[in-house]
Amino acid sequence: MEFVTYETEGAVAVVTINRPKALNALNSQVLEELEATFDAINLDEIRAVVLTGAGDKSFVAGADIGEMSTLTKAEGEAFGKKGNDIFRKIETFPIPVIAAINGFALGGGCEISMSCDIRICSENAMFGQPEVGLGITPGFGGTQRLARLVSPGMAKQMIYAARNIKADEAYRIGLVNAVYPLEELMPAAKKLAATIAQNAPIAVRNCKKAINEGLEVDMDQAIVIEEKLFGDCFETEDQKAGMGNFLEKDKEKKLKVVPFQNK
Ligand code: DAK
Repeated sequence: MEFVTYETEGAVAVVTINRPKALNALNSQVLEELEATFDAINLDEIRAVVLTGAGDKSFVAGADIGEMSTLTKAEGEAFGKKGNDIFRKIETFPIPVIAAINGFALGGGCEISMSCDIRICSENAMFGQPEVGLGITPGFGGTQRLARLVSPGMAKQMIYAARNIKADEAYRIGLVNAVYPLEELMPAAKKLAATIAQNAPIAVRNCKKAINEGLEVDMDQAIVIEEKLFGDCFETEDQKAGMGNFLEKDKEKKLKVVPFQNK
């Protein structure tokens, strides 16, 4: 891999987009390497992923404008599909993905962060969808995910006006969950990922699925999705150990961590 690095710490994986000369902009190669990296994650061992950008200035400064500038309509569509496929893979990845946003998150950068389950950022982070200034619409899901994550009115204002916002405003409108000094961002992201990784893996996966799939349908259908995924937890070792600990008044009240069982 030239532009993506992969490391693990226990049950936590860190995926870093590493193209600092172009502020980690997403060209075709970066997208392909990202997809291959996620495909190769061993889901029997890894329980949470942190996605970040290399350097101290940029998470991802967008799709690669140089590469996009000469695309034909057909090539533009193919590029959009490549991006959408990997973004959707992250969004529906079986385990939680945390975006640790360490600087610019513009265009495709904001969009890839919105494909993650949780966003936290550094104080120097900046978010925006500047596409209309470039003569295009957000093409990697920005019109859809931003409107769902913040209010439709705020999403429309950011997108129509191509207005970038700083970390404190991103926090205020609910685009990120927390803001840290830059040097504290990765430790905080890894700590959060490790906390998630301590919990029952089947239950965590089912929560992700229930929230994501439930948001796509009306409440009557959403509740049925939740019921199914709730029922799915029973008879697993995690459920037996988790409830057993409570009933046995296990002082630590911690889940006995069992290997994830593929069902
Ligand atoms: N693409 C390519 N290179 C980029 C880049 C980008 N998005 N952003 C920065 N770079 C490169 C710069 O060209 C420069 O390269 P050199 O000149 O050194 O070779 C290097 O990174 C450093 O950038 P600057 O010198 O500009 O650094 P500054 O600190 O002065 O400014 C900046 C940082 C982030 C404010 C500025 O670089 C900037 O405005 N960058 C562009 C941000 C942007 O507009 N991003 C959105 C891109 S549009 C679709 C699929 C996808 C999309 C749309 C449609 N379909 C096919 C459906 C997505 C579109 C986008 O993401």
